[in-house]
Amino acid sequence: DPVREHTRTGLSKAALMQAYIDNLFYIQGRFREVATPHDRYMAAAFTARDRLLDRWLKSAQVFKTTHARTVCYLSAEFLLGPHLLNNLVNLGITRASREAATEMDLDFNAILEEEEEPGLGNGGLGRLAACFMDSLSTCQIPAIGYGIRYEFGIFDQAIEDGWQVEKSDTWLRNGNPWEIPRPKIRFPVLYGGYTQSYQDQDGRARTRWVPDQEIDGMAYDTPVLGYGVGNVNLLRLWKAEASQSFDFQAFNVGDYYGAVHAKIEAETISKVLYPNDEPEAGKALRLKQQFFFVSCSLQDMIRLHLNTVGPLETFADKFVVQLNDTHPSLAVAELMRLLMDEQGMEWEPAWDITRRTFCYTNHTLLPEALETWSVNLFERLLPRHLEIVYEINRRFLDEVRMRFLGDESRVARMSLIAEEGVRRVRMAHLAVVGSRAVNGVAALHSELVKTTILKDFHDLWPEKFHNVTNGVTPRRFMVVSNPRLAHLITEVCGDDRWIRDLGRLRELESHADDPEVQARWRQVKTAAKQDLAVWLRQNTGVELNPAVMFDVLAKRFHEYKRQHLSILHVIRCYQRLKQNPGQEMVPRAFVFGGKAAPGYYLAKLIIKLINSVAEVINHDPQVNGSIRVVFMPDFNVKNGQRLYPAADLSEQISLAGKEASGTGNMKFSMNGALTIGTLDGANVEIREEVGAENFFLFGMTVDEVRQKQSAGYRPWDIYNGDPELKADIDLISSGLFSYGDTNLFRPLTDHLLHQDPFMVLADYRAYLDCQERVGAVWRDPAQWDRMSILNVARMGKFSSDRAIREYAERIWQIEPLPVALN
Ligand code: DL6
Repeated sequence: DPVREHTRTGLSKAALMQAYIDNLFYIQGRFREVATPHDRYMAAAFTARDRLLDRWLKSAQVFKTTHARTVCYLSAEFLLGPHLLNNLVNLGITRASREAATEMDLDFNAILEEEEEPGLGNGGLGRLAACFMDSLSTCQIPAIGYGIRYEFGIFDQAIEDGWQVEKSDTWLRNGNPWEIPRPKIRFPVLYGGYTQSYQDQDGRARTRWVPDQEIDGMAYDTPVLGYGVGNVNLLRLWKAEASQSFDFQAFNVGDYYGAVHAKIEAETISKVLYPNDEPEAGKALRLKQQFFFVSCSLQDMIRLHLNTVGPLETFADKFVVQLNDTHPSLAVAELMRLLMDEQGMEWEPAWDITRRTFCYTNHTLLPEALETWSVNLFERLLPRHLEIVYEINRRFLDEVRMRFLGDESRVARMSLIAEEGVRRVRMAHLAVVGSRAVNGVAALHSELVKTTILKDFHDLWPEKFHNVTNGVTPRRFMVVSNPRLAHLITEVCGDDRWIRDLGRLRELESHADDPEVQARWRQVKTAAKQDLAVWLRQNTGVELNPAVMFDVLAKRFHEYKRQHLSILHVIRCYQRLKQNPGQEMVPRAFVFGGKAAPGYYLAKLIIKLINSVAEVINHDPQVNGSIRVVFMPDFNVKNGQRLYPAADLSEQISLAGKEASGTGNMKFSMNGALTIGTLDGANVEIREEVGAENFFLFGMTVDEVRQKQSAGYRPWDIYNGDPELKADIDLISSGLFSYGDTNLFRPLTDHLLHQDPFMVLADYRAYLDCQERVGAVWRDPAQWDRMSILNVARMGKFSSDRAIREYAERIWQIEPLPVALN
């Protein structure tokens, strides 16, 4: 009897309707007649949240009573994307919710659109953390995600006069219905000051840290439900607040303004996400942020352990901590400090626990992206931690010397401290030394980690090194973002078990040549393209014809990702059409999206170039029937969800050896786009899975890149030797795309001609030839559809569920713990 079903937990349409009306009234304080779109969204969100909380409490009970081993995923970024529809999907109530909305005369899609996404990450690394949270719950692995509750997430990008303009992201402005503040879960975080030696009651030598700043971290919890399971894990994000004890002191001595100042300074620590993919040196606030969330998280784990399991000797059996890149690697020193200075342990047992607790994932090979902190800054903010780092290093280097007698240059290379120039702490070395497992994020990347940046460590501890190829969640990136495709797949496969077991997509293979399936496949793609075209028209004014090929490049802007290689191809198409108006060319819409770090001048100039080329082409009636170019502003999770389903061609064109994995490549392919790509990152494995004949490969291999570089790379010669390339670059220099200004793009063209560190010119010809092959296949729709279906059919490996299972078995040694659904 639906009437008797509980309004807070029931899953029927009737229960959802009642819950929505109650929440609108009792939480938003609104009648239906006066509710704003935002009120309606909030009421819907609370309706979903109630159902999550019910499962969460059960999960918490199970985890507590079984003393479950728990993964703690420490990440400075969680790029979550909108929650509402994802939660409805995982609860299994999308249809009931849609029907409830219709019955109450509400626009379901408008409610979903109202949600402002938490953009607490820059790109791949932060989005990976969010996919992993979804898969940890779905795979029923007890886990806590720990991070920072930034008040301002990644900036919103607007395009003005073709340039990127950054706007602050005020995602919390209207409240966040998904989080639960925990004012009582707060920990002090200390900075600065000095250290003192003293003897404890037993006469043992101890160290005391006398800080000069103390702030509080307060917990905000977001429940993360798995798909079709009872398991809910916790995402615990920390907000910085003025320390109550310090506050009181200042007020007590009558220093009112001092206390106010301290409060403001404390709160800045979790104020804003640093918008760079790569850390910049010397940003004290960034180091403070890293220590802030690491310290709160470890104190929280110790509290949980003492409250449930008991003695800290078993800490590493209860918790395994995954360090998402080096941003949380201070945790190695902080756990040592907490165990020794706060819990009274000796070095050896503390080090044993520490080393058994941590595992570290590397996400980049770019030398400039490997994090280091100047010893001076480190000492000023964390004097006790520097002592601990020195002691870890002393003991570690002794081990290296014993193993490699007389090899002092190796000792210098491996030291946690870089001694040349300004002395710096090497965070990756700290993470490797303090962890029992180290992994890269795709097979090629993990090999390069072992043979290049961490080679010395691999020589010492080969058994520590692993590969876990990244994955993405098919719930968000297929079911949520592409419901039409999900529906078709379910029909063709006979059931929807593929959503939890992506290998089942193989069932599609036998239908790849079926004209009826192909026709429906094409309809689904066209419908998604129509949706995107409407959005793009409304948001950019550019009209696209959904019948043409949608050729999409969307990711962060960086020279190594080579968006400029793609725009050179666009310029080539333009010139060919201009020179030879009758020319047969496969019509394409080139769609770009992505943000550039605010201080990355060349990346921003590439955005400007794309928009400038778009301006010329889209207004030229001689060509705009064949090609168009559009820049989608503000590429974020929500907009990504519009883009992936609509792409025919996915551009993954980084220089081989530079992209650690890529995950956009997986999202596009899962939605039926064919990939044009280099042998870089996870492209290599995508191609292996889908079959070389279903992937458009071009470009140099890692070895060829090396050879060319060591032979002395001369981009200028390539430019002079290829008339089309020369004409394309010269057209940029001519001022055609810059209202006659021949200087605007000079920094870019000069850089390409004289340095070209990412070898755009070297791969230009191969890329153009490959694009010809793409065009030829496009002319044969049955062939294209077959390849598209096979791409999707063979994407099973790239589910983040598979990645999480590999971590669980090979690295974490943790078993699933199912929570019953009832
Ligand atoms: O592993 C997730 C993601 C990879 O897919 C990208 O290839 C890689 O560039 C990205 N790495 C970073 C580097 N950040 N730092 N440090 O974002 O990780």
